[in-house]
Amino acid sequence: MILNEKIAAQLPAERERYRALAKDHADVVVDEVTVGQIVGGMRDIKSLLTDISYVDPAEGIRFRGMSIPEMLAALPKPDGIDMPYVGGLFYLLLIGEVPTKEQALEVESEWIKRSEVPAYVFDTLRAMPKDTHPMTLFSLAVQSLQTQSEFARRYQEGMKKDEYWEPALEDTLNLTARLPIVAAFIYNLKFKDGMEPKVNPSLDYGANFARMLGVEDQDGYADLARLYFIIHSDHESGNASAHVTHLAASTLSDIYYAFSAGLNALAGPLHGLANQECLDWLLGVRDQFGGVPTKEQLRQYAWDTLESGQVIPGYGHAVLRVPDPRFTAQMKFAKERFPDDTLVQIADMVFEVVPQVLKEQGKAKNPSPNVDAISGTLQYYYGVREFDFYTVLFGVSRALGVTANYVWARALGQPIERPKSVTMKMLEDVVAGK
Ligand code: NMX
Ligand code: MLT
Repeated sequence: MILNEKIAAQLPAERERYRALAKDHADVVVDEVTVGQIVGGMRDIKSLLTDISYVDPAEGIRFRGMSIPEMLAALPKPDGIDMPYVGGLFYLLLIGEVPTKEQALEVESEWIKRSEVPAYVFDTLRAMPKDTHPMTLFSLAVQSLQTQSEFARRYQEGMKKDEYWEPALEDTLNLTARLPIVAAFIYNLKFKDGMEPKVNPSLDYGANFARMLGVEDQDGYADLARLYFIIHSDHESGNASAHVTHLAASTLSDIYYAFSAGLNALAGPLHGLANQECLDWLLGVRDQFGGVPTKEQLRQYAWDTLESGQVIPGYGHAVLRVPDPRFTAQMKFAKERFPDDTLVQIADMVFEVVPQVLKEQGKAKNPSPNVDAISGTLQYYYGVREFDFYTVLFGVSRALGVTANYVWARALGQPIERPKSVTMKMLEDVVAGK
């Protein structure tokens, strides 16, 4: 398979780079740590290693060095379609090169071959109480697939460390092939007729997802699905879902265990769940004012939210200090295709008004929108209105980034992660110069 061959070809040089850093230059100082960073959620401490993507605070995400507009222009697309193959994005993340159309299609066809979801996974989800949150079901389904892990099986048989990446890639392809089907099943089970979805081998990842979800405007939604799965895939490795996945897998837990843990982090309202919360907030604006409010009304609404002790979902970021280019890409998609939609107009006005409100409040370090400020609005337009489901979509996409990182972490032989903790007394002593 092309991905194995390409990774195998890169391995000697990449392992040598890693070895040189780990052994020859281990004592070179990269960063220093302040008390504020220790008590403040480790913000900005340079302590993780990944070549898959990088978030520049003043520019936003680059996937393997490419900005979102560069990447969307360069990746191969289905004939006559605006958005690239998701398989092409996955190739880019794993291999670090823009694939040809044939190479992107090879990844797509690997996914089709591996798309059978064992029946017990559906049965497990059906056995859960009806009011279970879709993210609980999603994490549970991934965990239940662990019985299929090739990595765990080979590890038990005594595989050598040099070989770890091969079953890691095998598990990764199986997992990412099955996630859209599991996600669509959760949607059907919770909100529709409960049918078990099957992929159509003649369709790509995005189009299959649109069909399995049963969205009416399948072509428009397939293009949104491609865009969505591409831009949410990775955000360097310090974000909570990526970091949790990496940490869990650093113990040599397989990717099913590790990604299930990552999904549990994504389910938090300060992380992935913010997209559902944000749509809820926009609908609150629409319902209170019977449509698009005036700027003054919106300003007051935002202040009311802050004064009631809530955050404004979809705004702020731990790293970014400018509008998130993932927000910009989705807003462009919406304005090109459905500019008159009321929620798009409200989201656009929020973008004009809320940053100023947050600046006046003076707490948030970044008053700009993040990816979640608009993503739910686009789903809502296409009729995917059950917003409990939105973080599952985020999870399908995030799997692509964290698994690419996982394969390379095992290929390079990255160690178990284990930072050092200190006590409050120790910090107080440092502050007192003791
Ligand atoms: N609305 C109100 N207050 C905010 C906001 C916001 N959107 N963003 C930050 N703040 C507050 C924050 O709660 C903190 O207050 P306090 O000192 O009382 O604890 C203060 O501003 C400083 O926070 P920052 O250092 O700017 O942000 P931090 O790095 O800690 O957190 C987020 C980043 C994203 C968690 C934060 O901006 C937030 O809660 N935003 C709203 C939720 C959201 O949109 N999350 C999605 C993030 C993207 N994703 O997909 O994961
Ligand atoms: C993400 O995509 O993971 C979010 O923007 C959060 C982050 O980067 O910290």
